[in-house]
Amino acid sequence: MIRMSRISFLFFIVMAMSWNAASAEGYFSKSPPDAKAYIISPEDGQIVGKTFTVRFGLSKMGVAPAGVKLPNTGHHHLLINLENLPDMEKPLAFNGNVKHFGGGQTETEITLSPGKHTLQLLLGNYLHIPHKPPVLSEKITIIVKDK
Ligand SMILES: [Cu+2]
Repeated sequence: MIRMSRISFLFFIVMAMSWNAASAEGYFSKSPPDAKAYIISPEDGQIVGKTFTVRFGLSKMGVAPAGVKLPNTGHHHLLINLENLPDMEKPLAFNGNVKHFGGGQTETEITLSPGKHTLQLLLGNYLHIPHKPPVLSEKITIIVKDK
């Protein structure tokens, strides 16, 4: 009896694991190998006012709102002063360092405190999960002036 229940328990574990792997696979979206995200403006090293516009660039892919599952599309996320890249296998967090543009926006106006800041773009799929491979821009540094 003990042996039987152990086998069925193991069977259950194996089933649960394979189900998880199969369903997680469905959440990911592939990106074309030459897809690129980039910050059109400001430029790396640029001095900006407290409130400024950030323009998002994307090539070889299209922008679609969050929740819309279309091949080779995604929506932009602006990573602000994020030191370590997020987990590329999970939906991106919503916080002050990770801004979602789930409406399909290609620019935004942000206000930052005076000093140095970094900006980087990361595309997410319809579920806010980075693509495979991730479509990530170069990280730029900007300087916000005092006035
Ligand atoms: Cu998102």
